[in-house]
Amino acid sequence: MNSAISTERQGNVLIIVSDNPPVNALGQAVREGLQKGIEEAASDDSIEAIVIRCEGRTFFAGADITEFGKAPKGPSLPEVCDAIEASDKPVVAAIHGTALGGGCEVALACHYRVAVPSAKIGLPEVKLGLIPGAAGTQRLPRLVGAEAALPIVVIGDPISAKKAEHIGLLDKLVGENSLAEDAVEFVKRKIGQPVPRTSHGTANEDGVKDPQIFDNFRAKNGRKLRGFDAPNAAIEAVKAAGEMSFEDGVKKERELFTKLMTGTQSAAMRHYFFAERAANKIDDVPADTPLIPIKTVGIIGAGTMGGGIAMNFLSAGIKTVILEMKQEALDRGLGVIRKNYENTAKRGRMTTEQVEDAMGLLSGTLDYADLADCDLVIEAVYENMDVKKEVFAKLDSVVKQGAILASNTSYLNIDEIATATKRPEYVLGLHFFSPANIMKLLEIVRGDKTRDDVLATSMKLAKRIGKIAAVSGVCPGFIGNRMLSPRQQQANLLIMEGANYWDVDDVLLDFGFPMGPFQMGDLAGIDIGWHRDPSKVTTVREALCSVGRFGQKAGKGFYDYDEARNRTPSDEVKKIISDFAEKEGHKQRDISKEEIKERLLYPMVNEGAKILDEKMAQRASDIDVVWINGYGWPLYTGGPMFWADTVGLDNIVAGLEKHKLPVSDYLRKKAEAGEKFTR
Ligand code: T1G
Repeated sequence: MNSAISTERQGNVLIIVSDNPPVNALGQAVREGLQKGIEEAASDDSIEAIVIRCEGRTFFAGADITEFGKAPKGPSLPEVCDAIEASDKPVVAAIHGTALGGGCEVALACHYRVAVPSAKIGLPEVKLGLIPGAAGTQRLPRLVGAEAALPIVVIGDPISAKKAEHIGLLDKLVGENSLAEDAVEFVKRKIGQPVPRTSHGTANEDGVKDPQIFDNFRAKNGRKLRGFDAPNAAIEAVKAAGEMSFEDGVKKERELFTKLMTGTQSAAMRHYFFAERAANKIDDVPADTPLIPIKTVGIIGAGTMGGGIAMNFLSAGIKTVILEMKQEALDRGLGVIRKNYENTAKRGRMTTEQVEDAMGLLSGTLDYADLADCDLVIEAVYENMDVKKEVFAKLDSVVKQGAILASNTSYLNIDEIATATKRPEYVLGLHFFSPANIMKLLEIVRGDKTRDDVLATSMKLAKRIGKIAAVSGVCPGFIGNRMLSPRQQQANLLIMEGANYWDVDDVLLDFGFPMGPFQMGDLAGIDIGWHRDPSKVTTVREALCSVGRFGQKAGKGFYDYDEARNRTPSDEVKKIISDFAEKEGHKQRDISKEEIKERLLYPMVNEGAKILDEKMAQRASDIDVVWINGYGWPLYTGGPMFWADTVGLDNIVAGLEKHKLPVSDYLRKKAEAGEKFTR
């Protein structure tokens, strides 16, 4: 055996044990050890059954992603799986934690599978831009049927042990604390019986002859899968399991897998996998920095943001006090929170007990004194420096020493806000994105005096409330909004110069964003902040508002909308824009979608380069994490900085110069040196 894999005997049962922290990834040593363990069992007549299990927190959590792209060494995972299945002695997988990807495939190659109730099992390869590559797409449908296999392989979300048992993926749920013993007992009872092999037969033996299930699945999940290559390949692979022999199906899977593995989307999504985890690390803050215990959180402001922020903590089981200035505003805010939870329960995504548990942790007040014992207070008041400084001065005088005081500001200077307190080292920004209870991104804005334990506590807390966080320095717009600004500027300039506003939206939609700026404006409402004076027209938006084009809610904004809210470009708007442009002295011309794309996206890359140069972000991959989770940058391109690398920084510089747009020294230097941001 080797350090990762050991074997032990319990009577006539051989137990093969993997101990390969942190997640028992199926690296070379593990694969070799598994293969040797199966050989040991085969060559020893006193062994009549085999258990495969893992030490630590989980059963095999997949192939070792760090080996991808490197020359394969040792037996491949398909070879190991085939060796397990070929055993004439019964093999049972003893599952705990998360049996994912290759881990699930090892379990499928075993003759039986038992798991503890808390286990999860799945094939998340599509989330890495891949499909299972060790016959998972062929064994799973044969075991549970094509229809039950489709969501597991194509969407990639793990399922609970209970669900897995229900569909036949697991043979038995065993004791939460007696997995090893129960697995041995289970497999002993299988000795002498013919071993069931999941590679036998086809997926349609259970009568699922309806090819429609694949097209129906595609149609039902179209929106979620738009632009991704892997899900479609996954559907093709599952289909093959119903139409081909196991050998031919594996060949088909291998062909689809290899094409994806060598494609840009998978490289981008594997980049993102590590980027998301790297973002947790604050380079100059020691990993063992002691954390400040967060038992009670205070929120200032019960509006949309304050209420949404509060829900994150309530859902994580953290006591939360919301302060408002007036009873009516407080009551409304608390009511909205309850309503949101009740709607979630109606959709079956929460039980009514969970709603009451969350609401039971919530209290409201009009009195700052009630925040005195909070460990963290987050203000989500009006975006005005004077108002914020007043709030922080009040908090500083009321809240206990050692508590963290955070601002949810989306661009104001955290260092200036901190001057309103006598504890600047306990002040930072926690920038949530609206709707704050849904959007995953949290920008942690580090003041120049923010203490290490305040930062480390905030990062840990982000994970606890289910957010994906990245640290930003103090600059206007931090990371996300700072890069959004040049894109907005170009979008507005492009339509002044003659670009069709629907082309601007379509370029971003086709690139993979959920929608473009003008559609977004219609959705949010063009009249937000409008002065309500139709005679005063100084911007395109005011021109639209002056003719009642307030957006989707009015049935018309930049676009005209039908009852189903489908959008149609409007000639009236096109004329309003061109008249306005003429008045402003802009010459109008036809502008291609290629020029629109370069002028919208390249300046964002340039801004990202400046952010790195000024050390406002720790690393380029943090910028990718921000844009993928906060603004819908398509995951399958890896984020703005990874995408720029795939375009080539020299091409980005050339494009910016072609459109007479600024090129930062940092970007130019990297381009000239042939360097990349992210690899
Ligand atoms: N390979 C290598 N390292 C991995 C890894 C993996 N599969 N999974 C996690 N890690 C590292 C991770 O980088 C981090 O490292 C540490 O483990 C803890 O992870 C042939 C081709 C298992 C649910 O996609 O979903 O199998 O930062 O912070 O939040 O068909 O990790 O500490 O140095 O995420 O508790 C399929 C990916 C692979 C599962 C645990 N498997 N992993 O979550 O901890 S492709 C996956 C996860 C495949 C086969 C195909 C999660 C987790 P560090 P963590 P966590």
